[in-house]
Amino acid sequence: MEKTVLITGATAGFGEACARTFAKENWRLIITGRRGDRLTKLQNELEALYQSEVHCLNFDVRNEKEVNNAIEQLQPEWKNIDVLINNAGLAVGKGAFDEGLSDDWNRMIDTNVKGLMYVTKALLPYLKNSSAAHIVNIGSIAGKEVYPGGNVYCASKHAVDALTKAMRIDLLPYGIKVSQIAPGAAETEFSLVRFKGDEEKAKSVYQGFEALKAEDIAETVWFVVSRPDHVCLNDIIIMPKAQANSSTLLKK
Ligand code: NDP
Ligand code: 8X3
Repeated sequence: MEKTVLITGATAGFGEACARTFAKENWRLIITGRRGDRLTKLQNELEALYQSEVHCLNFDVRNEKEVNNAIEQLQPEWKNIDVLINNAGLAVGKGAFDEGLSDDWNRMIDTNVKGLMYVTKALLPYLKNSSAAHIVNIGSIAGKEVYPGGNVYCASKHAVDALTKAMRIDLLPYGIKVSQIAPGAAETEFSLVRFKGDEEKAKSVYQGFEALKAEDIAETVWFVVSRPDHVCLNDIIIMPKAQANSSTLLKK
């Protein structure tokens, strides 16, 4: 039987690229995000291109009730979920901690940490029924190192790093693999969101070097998920060639 992947944050960036990659590999897809119009557009495109079976789920990962309702209301044939890609996330603002806004902090922690927890918990009963269950958490280099102005975003991604390790231990008895992919700078809508719609500022982040592309991350996710059953890639850090670590970037 074809396998099914649920991808959070499939309306843009890494999540959308993962949807294309898994569709090309003939997987059934549950694509999720808040922007329903984008989900429908992607669904139509993947159905036309690959005759994929695609189901859209519209929810905000920060709202536990919404998450649970959306998952519970799936038709039984969509509850055979094998792989969860916990990708939805964001940074909001970049600057000194003492100038930070609690609203920005809450958005990051509620989305990147609590949202990932809610979605994972809601899906575990179904993942436990799969013989090929795998959770792939999208962390960040910001979850391995701290950089100036990164404070709360870094804290949220360090939490993803810790949760990945913790889940790997606690879910071992169920045969569920848990992996993390921790990218460096990748050109997506990430910086536009971080800088609250300031296009110039967002564009400047990626100028003067070749950033990672969403497709680079999707390929890596696919590599991780397509290993033989007895192999689990626990943790992968993937960086642009021009970036040595979270605060050392060589720009032309
Ligand atoms: P994008 O902004 O391009 O995409 C983010 C996705 O997350 C969107 O689909 C968005 O969907 C979804 N999302 C955000 N908030 C919520 C929410 N509350 N509920 C549901 N979905 C939500 O960013 P990227 O693709 O770059 O980011 C994907 C992940 O990768 C994030 O976790 C990010 O932290 C991480 N990352 C990014 C890096 C980069 O440099 N780009 C590097 C390292 C890690 P919608 O708005 O429609 O709900
Ligand atoms: C996104 C990469 O370096 O801006 O997680 O934190 S970084």
